[in-house]
Amino acid sequence: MLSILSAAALPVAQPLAQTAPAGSDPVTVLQVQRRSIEVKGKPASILAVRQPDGTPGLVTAVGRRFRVRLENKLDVPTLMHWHGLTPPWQQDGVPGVSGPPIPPGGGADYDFPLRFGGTFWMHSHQGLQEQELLAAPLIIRDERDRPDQQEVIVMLADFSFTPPEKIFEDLREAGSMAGMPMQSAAKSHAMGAMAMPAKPVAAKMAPMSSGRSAASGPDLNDVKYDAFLANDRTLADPEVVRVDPASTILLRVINSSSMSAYHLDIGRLNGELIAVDGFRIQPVAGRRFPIAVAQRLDIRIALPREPAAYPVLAILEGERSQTGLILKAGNRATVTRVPELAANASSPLNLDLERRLRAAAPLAKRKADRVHQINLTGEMAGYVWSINGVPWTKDVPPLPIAKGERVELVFQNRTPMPHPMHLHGHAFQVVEIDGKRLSGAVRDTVLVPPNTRIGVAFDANNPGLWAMHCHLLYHLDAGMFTTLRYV
Ligand SMILES: [Cu+2]
Repeated sequence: MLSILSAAALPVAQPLAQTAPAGSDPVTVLQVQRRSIEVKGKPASILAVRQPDGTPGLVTAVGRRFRVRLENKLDVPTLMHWHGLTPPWQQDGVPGVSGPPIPPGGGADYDFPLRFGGTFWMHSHQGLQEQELLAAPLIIRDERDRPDQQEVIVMLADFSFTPPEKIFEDLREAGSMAGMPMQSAAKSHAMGAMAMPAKPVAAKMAPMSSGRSAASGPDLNDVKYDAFLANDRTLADPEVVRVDPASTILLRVINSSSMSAYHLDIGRLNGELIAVDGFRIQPVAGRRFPIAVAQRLDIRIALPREPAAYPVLAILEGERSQTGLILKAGNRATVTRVPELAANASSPLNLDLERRLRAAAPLAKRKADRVHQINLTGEMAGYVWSINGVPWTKDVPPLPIAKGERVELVFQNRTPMPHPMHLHGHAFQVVEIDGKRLSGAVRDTVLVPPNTRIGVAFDANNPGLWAMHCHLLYHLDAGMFTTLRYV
């Protein structure tokens, strides 16, 4: 079984050259291909993006150029998006927006400067390939990566043996039957023997304007998954990463799930959250941090002196399911099995942490030149998700902005589900939560819970046609997607 282990357990290399003249960096070949893994004792055919030697994704350094040759070894078109990077827009990897997908057997070349470091990732933006785990780490090292520190990548994913097209069809069917008091087809299709309480579809797909009370809590986890993976493994057979007692670890957590958010829990270790979505924050001490779909957490951990095994867990929001890996500090440490169900259901993700985050390098203080109100909307019939009431088609005009402007996007969630909103090609800063201004985190994906208003600001300094969408895969595919354009 090929796992991400080789990259995950890699000690941080000696500091790389901080600058390199254009064109001098070698080209890295990335191949999109099929691979198989084992999930719950059964073989699963999934997709991968990796180098010819099997290394998943790419580790590089700030100041270098991103020089990649992407080859499609599948028998269907594909295209990769470099999530969180700021390439020229034609290299952003969104089929139909940045350019055409790569046909089977074809390839594409990428070359642009890496202006900042951090934990990023790459994933397919073609169809529903992301659900087939077509994603990999994209790590850009910088001065945070101390030579005395061991890097551990934790890539989270939700997995189903059901083909993604069937999951989507079931969601649409469940939506079209809204109003009938029956169990959601989408919830039941992959449940196996596990009993689930019937949940009326009507509650899931209630008219968005009818306003389910906030007290009833958000509507979570549309899709019932067969497994949750950390670096391709479940807790029944987790990755065990050897680390040294008394050493410092940089945990790079990437939520590459299609639909699932988690509480990242480092148990009795003391952690320090130093970056979100790759961008530095004023450090926040803690043991449990929320991570929405597509977000990343950089957590620095000083390990105790005594040999011991430390689980790093991700607990699905609102549920008991959990996944994770084990840090084994010292040869004498005993690794014990961690159950795949937590003792209690976790809470839905909220914004308690987001409100506390402060960017280490905030945007310059400036009044917005333009504000776009972005209503996150949906309809009960047919699992239709939209922005400002309009489900995405190629005919939807891009939101206008102009080069040099300070732009604010104000997300207002008018649905009962949380939506992790992602803007391509730019980092934004969280500047407002429910009417309260703040100098919040710089990031590329922000969670907008139901009945919540979040303002983000960015400088229009990377002209082009850019995607902006909910990162829940089936919401994105159902129309919660739009574009921004400027020249
Ligand atoms: Cu959404």
